[in-house]
Amino acid sequence: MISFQSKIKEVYATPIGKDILDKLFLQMKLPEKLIDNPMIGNMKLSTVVKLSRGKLSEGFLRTFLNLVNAEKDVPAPGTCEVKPAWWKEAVFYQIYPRSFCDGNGDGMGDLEGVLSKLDYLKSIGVDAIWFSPIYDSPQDDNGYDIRDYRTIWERFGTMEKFDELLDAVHARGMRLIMDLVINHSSDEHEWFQKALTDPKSKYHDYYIFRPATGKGSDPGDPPNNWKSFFSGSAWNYYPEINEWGLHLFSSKQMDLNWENPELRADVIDMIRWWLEKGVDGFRMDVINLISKTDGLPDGDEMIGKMMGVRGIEHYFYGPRLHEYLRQIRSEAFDPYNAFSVGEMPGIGMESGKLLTGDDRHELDLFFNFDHLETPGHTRFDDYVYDLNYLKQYYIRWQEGFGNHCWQALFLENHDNPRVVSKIEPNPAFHEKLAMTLLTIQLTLKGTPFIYQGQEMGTANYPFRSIEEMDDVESINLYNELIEKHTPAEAFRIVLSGTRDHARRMIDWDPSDPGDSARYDHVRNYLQKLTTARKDHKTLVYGDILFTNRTRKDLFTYFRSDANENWYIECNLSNHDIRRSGTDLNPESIANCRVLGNYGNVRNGVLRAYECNVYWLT
Ligand code: TEU
Repeated sequence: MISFQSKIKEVYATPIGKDILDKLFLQMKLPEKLIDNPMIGNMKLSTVVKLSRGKLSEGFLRTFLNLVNAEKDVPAPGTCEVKPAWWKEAVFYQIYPRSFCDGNGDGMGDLEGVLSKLDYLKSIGVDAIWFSPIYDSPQDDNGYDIRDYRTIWERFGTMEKFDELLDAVHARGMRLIMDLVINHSSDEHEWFQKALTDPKSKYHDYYIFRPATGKGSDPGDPPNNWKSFFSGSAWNYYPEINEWGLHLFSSKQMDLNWENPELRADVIDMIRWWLEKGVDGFRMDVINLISKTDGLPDGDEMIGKMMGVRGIEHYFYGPRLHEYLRQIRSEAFDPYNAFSVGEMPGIGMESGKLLTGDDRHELDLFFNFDHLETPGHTRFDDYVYDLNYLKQYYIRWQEGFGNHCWQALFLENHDNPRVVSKIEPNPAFHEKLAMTLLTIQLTLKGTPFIYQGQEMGTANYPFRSIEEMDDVESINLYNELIEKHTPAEAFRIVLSGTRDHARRMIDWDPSDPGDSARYDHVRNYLQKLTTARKDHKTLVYGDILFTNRTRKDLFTYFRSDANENWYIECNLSNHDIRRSGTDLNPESIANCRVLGNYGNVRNGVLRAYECNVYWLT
């Protein structure tokens, strides 16, 4: 048991303690090594509170201790052999259906459009497709608010079209995974509607309601101080039943009550229904949020500031999370051999091991987000991302995650701006940069997830006003910001981080010759990369060895096994850098180069964002 009297190094020896301290250190830009300093490591938590002079409250520490002590398990050592699996070898491609490809000419993407692009996806080496939600939905959050889990949204197509698509995917030897949004449903889902019209029905307990405490027509204060991820309180008041309902996301995305066994059984039934159809697995939306602390206590202000949303410590790693995941796994996934990747904001490496270790029977993979912004920044800051941070992040994870676990490698999705724009303001460099990033994604140890448009080096869209934006998160944030900022300032903040950058319709036939050339170059390059990865399992399962670990702007590593040895070198900057004496001399290995984003290798120098992949043996 960790207590106020425990030392920092004792806390760091627990999985949750380590994850939280690592996060704190990262945010404060302190090196992890600090724990090894006896002065720091031997300091008692009670002393830390005293030294903080009121910055760390006792409440903060109590919440922290509860989280640390609630996890009784420790991850198994990761020194075992990696167990092969199809999803470790696969290249995944995420489709955001509304903006991928328009098959019926109504200006919005649809299933027909996807069908028309399957041969293309196959040709660039995609093995598995992840579909963002295509279910019936009022589209308050572009389909992450589901009205009916067993129907396709009419603008995307029909269930017959879906079945045809699934067959067509399988006929090409590819797989399809669906988005499973089960932390919440739309308020238009029939369960929620029944909960409101008949509060005595069983569906009332499918959601998280709390009685209003006010008098007369005044509902009083919400049941706790939790904030929604999309601005404002996390509670809606429903006068018809005089109760508050919890929503961690938009006010139309109502959190489901996972405490209720009947709700769980219904969700599991639905999952099995899709698996019965033949889908190959699921990406599970904010799946780490499904279990909430008993009694829904108030969130700590400081943790709220640090993590970006107040209340999060009461549900990002909730008390029954492991139990629920195991139930889903054993009752739905295992009988169908289904694959799962959990989207898990806030989860760190050690808790990630406990959620995805192959000895744990919970999930296969998870998305960790710590690499998407450099320390001290949030998505809505206007700043230039330094790739040296990405390098250090990957070294840490690739060396620390262990062989029971497997990393999901992604740089973009539908919730983030385009990665080339984040890193490089000058579009002239985007083509080379896009190729280097794909090289990193496809040659590190893990499963690459490519987001639609990434294979063309797509950049952010130059929105001119808030009216051009569509995303509920951006619009809510803008409305919150204009209370304190001028409209121009508010727009600028939203512009940096808006999810709409990634949600613009893909332009399949760019009229601009520059765009068109970039599309071809990046795509052809990706095609070669995926081919190399398929032909050489060393690039999937081989050991990884990093060199030049502390050299700025140079990212180099070997992938090797008993049979093959590969060397990858990337320049992370937009200027020439020199190889050092210890680097492999390309003159001697130039004929081993399998891939690169410049026509030839140059001795001694790597040009802006140059990358090369060498097959040495
Ligand atoms: O995203 C969850 C989520 O936490 C993100 O909104 C996150 O806060 C942000 O993007 C960090 O960069 C998932 C879906 O991916 C998103 O599209 C949905 O809006 C959300 O859940 C609610 O379902």
